[in-house]
Amino acid sequence: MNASSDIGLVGLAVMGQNLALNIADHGYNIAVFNRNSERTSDFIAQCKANEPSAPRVSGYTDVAEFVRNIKRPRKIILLVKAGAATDDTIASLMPHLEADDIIIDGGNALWGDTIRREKELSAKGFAFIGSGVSGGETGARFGPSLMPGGSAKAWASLEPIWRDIAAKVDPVTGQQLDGATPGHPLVGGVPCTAHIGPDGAGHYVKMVHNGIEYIDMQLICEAYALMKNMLGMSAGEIGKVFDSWNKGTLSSFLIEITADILQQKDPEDASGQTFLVDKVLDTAGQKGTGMWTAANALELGAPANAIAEAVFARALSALKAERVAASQILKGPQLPFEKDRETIIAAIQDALYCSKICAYAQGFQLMKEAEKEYNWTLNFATIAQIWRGGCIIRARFLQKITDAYNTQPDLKNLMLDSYFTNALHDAQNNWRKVIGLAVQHGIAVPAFSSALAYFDGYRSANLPANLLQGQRDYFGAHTYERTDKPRGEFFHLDWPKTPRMQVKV
Ligand code: 2AM
Repeated sequence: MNASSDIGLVGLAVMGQNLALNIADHGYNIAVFNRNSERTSDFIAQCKANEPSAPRVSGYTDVAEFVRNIKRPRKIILLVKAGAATDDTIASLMPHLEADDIIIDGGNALWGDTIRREKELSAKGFAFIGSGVSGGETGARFGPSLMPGGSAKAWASLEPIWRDIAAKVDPVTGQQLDGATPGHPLVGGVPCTAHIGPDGAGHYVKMVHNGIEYIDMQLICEAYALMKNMLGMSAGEIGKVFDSWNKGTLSSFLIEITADILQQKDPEDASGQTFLVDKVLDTAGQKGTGMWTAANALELGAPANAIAEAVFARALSALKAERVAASQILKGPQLPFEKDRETIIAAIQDALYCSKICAYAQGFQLMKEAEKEYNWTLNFATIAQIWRGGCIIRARFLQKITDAYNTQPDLKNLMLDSYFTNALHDAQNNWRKVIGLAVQHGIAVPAFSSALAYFDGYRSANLPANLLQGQRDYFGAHTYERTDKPRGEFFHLDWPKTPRMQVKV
């Protein structure tokens, strides 16, 4: 029997189903398999009923037969639960694989696991690609952002399919191209995928994407909170503001859906008077990728404080019962709504933009640390380009990041690119004003204010860490360097025993 499928896919939950259909729509024959075979038969039946590409999708209930029917060297995508399920699935495929076959993990794996799996599989003569897949269910179906990491040889084999199924953006404006009619690849569009680097680099970059997604969402929520609690605006009114922001520099998928969410009426209220968002419980869930990003930033000593704040903000939101009880005890200021609505809305827009620049600067700074730590060479212009379409953080703004890194590949920090420097200079007064007002009103804006602390810290030639080193040396003999001596020379003073000099205070 001749193998008939160009590629295989294991794991037929929604992401797997949609990615399989996307691949079939682009003219590839695909074999699919799921641990529970009922899912496979249901999917095949539903394909036959609804999908023009159904003849290109073959379902298998026997893993050996599934593997046998894929052309060699085989490419097998995994879209199973991250963690042990991925290892179990790899183990179940292994006895049936042959030299140079490639396993592609499209799940949300921790990059360290991907490094380990790549090592294990390549030692056995197979290849392993860990590919971030972003864009949710719709992205998987009609064009995700794809962040693959693995050997260059394995990538060369996967690349044509990955480029075909990825989202496409306009090469000049960076805008996502619509009309991704199944089976008709967008001519001239730049695909939102490229080889990120070896082993875990793809999953690492996907993780940072998610960390940035956390802070992007939190910043938007803080802008909403200010308009609601400081200006007394209704959800619908705020939604209209986001609509207008979506036409400018802040234009992005998240701003667009925020405008939509805020203007949604409550379907349970027949009077049509209430907005659904006002009925949604204010406790945020999380699956862990934001936490991974923050934890990794702590491990690498990279100052990604705003990204971490976004994770903590979700954690605080989850303490609903405690917050409700505390609201009866701990009192803040009671100020009337601010009157100068239009001026303050414009200032909030500036605060959001400045904070967003800092958040992305932190994400890229973290990736710069990671490339040193894990021995990767990352292309930041390409990473920003991959994020222009398909994924959750897609935004007009990312084109500016691509431009910045294209002009200066060794740029130390995004804030030092002239476009972003100017944007921060132009808008920082409003940013400070908004945070000042928020503080006066007692409205928590952890992401706005920690982004500003990052900006103010980064642009400070002198920080109070001189005193900190004094403290460390005082109680722990940790030594200090002196500003009037070369770097690398360390000093210690027996602070308590050294007689006090008479310094005039
Ligand atoms: P299932 O339908 O048999 O549960 C998302 O949960 C996907 O991961 C599903 O396709 C699910 O298969 C698969 N999955 C979860 N745990 C798994 C495991 N231990 N081995 C193989 N597949 C698994």
